Amino acid sequence: MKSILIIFCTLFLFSCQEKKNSKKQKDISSVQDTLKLSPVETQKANTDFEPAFEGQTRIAGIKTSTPYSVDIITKSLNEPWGIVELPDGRLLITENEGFMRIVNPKIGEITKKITGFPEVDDKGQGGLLGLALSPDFVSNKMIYWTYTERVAEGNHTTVAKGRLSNDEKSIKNVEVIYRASPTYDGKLHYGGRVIFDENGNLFVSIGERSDKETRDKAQDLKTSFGKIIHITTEGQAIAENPFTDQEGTLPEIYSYGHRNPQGLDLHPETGELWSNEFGPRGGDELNLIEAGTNYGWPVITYGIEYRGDKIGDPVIQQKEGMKQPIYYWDPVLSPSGMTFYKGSKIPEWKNNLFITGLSSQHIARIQLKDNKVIGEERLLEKEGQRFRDITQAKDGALYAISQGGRLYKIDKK
Ligand SMILES: [Ca+2]
Repeated sequence: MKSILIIFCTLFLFSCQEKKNSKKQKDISSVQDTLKLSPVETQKANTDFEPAFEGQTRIAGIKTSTPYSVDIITKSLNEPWGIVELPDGRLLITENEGFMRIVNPKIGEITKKITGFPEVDDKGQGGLLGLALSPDFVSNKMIYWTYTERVAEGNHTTVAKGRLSNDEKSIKNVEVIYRASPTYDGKLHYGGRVIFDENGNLFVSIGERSDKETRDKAQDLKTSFGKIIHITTEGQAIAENPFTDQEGTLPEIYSYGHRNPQGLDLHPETGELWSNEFGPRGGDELNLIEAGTNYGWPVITYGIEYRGDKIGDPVIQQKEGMKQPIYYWDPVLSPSGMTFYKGSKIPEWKNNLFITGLSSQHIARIQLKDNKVIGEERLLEKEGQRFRDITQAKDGALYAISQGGRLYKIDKK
């Protein structure tokens, strides 16, 4: 009798343990279902190049579980390129043809064109590009922007500053503070995003101007093509920049070996500079930008020429002394703008990156851990828009603009 009882109790306990294990198993698999989906990219890659490390491309898909809303605030912008939030919650937006406008997202009201900007060379990818507000904007009304400036022998990616008039109808005291060198007569790869660092100085992304004769200048420290530069609001090189003591180099250079870097933002917790870059076919990149570092273009790349031939002699994707991208896309996104999510309304988005894709026609949500990408999601892919830029506002919402003239608000439901 006693032994029967022991057997019974043992069986009972075993069955309880089994149940507990299977519940645990179920919990784990449901977490995996939400967090570890198949990669969002299902199209064939352009190349069979091997990534440098696991998770450098085609990471597991993720899906936001918090309900969020997507609202179109306006469809009436004219080829918007850059967006920032004003201190009162309205949005200041550049329009490629050479003006800015202010949108009140609460009522969808758009101001007339703010005038007084220098003429832009709007051929190809040129025009009025990115913008940043002075950290002291409330008191000084200063705006900084990049644009393509026509000169006698070609054009430049140029950085200027000016004061928004009190009636917000025009820009005053316009001053050019920096011109990317050399002058070149082209129409592609200007870069063109500008942001403030934590000390009131500027980072500016500058492209290598695309053509065969300028491409190699991404590796040449005597030019600003294919660089991220670090300058004061007067356009001077920061004294601590990595090449200030090196003879025959431009002291404003912060990092080099870029193709057409655009999106720039500082990580909300670490303060580190991140950038996305238009690569060739199959080689768009996400990079963590470190001072003095070579990002490899055109020596290493995960892409091929748009017309199909391979790049580089030898054709390599990795090289000592050249930094690997944190992540790359093949096929490409055409990543133009990006922002970290600094809000708290949607906790699962905390410190995630949101990158606007032009050709891919979606906004990529990138989840990071220890400077590695651990998840990717596509937002707004049903909208059919070429997304140009995105910003995070103080109200906790993300605001994104599309080339076709739309302004979207993405917010917690
Ligand atoms: Ca690179």
